[in-house]
Amino acid sequence: MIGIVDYGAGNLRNVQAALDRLGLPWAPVAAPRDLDRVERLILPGVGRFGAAMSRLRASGLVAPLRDFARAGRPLLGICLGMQLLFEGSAEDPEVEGLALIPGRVTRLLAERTPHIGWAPVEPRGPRTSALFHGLPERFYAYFAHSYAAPPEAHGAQALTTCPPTFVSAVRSGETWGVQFHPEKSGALGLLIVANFAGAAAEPFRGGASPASRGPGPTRARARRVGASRNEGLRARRVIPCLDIKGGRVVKGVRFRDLRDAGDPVERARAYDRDGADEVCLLDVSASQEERRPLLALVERVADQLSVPFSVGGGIRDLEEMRRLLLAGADRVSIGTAAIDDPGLISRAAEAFGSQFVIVSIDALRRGAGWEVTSHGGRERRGVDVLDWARRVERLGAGEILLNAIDADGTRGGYDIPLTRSVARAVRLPVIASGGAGGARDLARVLLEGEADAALAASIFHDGDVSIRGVKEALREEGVAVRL
Ligand code: 1PR
Repeated sequence: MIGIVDYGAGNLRNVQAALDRLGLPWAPVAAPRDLDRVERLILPGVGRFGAAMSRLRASGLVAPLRDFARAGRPLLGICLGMQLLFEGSAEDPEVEGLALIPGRVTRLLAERTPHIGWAPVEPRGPRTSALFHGLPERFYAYFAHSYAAPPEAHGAQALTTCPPTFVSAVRSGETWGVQFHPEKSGALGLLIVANFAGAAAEPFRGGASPASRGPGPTRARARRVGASRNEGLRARRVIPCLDIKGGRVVKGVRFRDLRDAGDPVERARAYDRDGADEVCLLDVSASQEERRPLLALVERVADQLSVPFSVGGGIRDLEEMRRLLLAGADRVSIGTAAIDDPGLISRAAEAFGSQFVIVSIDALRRGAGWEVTSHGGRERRGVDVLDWARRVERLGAGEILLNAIDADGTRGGYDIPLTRSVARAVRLPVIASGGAGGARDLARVLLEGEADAALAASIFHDGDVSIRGVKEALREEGVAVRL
């Protein structure tokens, strides 16, 4: 039985879904007595170091977790869960970590932070780590963090260069940590979870391992996915977007004349299989009709996807965000609520970590510049887009979703001047959105527009191109992509 530490902050549902996909039994561990019935333990984590340690202390789990690990029982920390294994973190310097691995976590000084997206993981030294058994020499995994263990950290098992270089996997005895999200890193990520759980074909060197069971990912598929000719650079993301209205996917032109574009869960699953790096769900009518985000839909999508997804539309407070996180969303995007109450951005970043918070900016041309709008582009807010982008960065946002309303749905190409101006105004990752007519448009907005990711809808919904086809074309244009 595998335990998943449940301390009200971790993204449990996605780890649960990964173990379900592998056919592995799991149980939540919310109190010390729960540890008696588990052989191995996964410590997930989303949010701030200090808040997570406070929750572990409130659950009475700090000492029992240390005893569990020091008894040589396998423990895997994921993302913030890996950082908690160390003595402390620069994120909350006064807070003591679990101190199972010597050293401290430091702030990641990358060109754009938070570091969000797919980057190459390079197991270091002789292939000593059973965690990577059966994986290619270098493989892409999904990251969403602002802190990391420095390259000289104790027990490094793999390094990643975004740049800078940091430790992406660590080991001390039978205590393991991975900075990336294996539960959101496709087939390769699932293989890592299977290795830790002792469910892979070869035994995991973490003590007696049960015979292989469950439908786990095939090694052949894992090698095929991981062994593609990646340049070893941090990949730019291709993100299909599902605008949702009345439980269906819809698509408009310049936010108007919405037409039906299918079932959201089927679309999301198909795009995942077609190589999407992330999926974006936007409830496009929520703010006008003041409806609550579609939780049930989020849970169904979360159970299907092996890559991360974000949810936006009508989100107005931290409680809604927490419900979406627990339902399986990896990140939320706020547009109208952010401009109505800018402090919500900081409160969300404080509660969940910046990497969880996307601010959606719906930009409308105004003279030589662009103006922020809200409520689906219906209300002009008299705020310059560049000023607003700089302000949301100061307020703690983790990423900007930049919707060019004038280009939306036209297939006439992204608004390159808008995208480049915003990308140069902030150090946040910027997702370009609106106007994609084909692969060349995505290449232009990623290269000339300096976007970190390109979001598109019409060309994918209408079958003009496949995501895999677009990514192969991007690679031909010299864009680093995960294939
Ligand atoms: O303001 O927090 O309630 O969030 C509402 C969210 O929904 C915002 O992110 C806003 O951009 C989005 N939205 C609101 N109304 C519409 C609409 O279409 N009527 N969708 C809408 C905006 C943007 C993408 C679109 C891309 C790519 N759509 O979803 O798919 O622009 O389009 P394309 O590739 O077809 O050109 P809040």
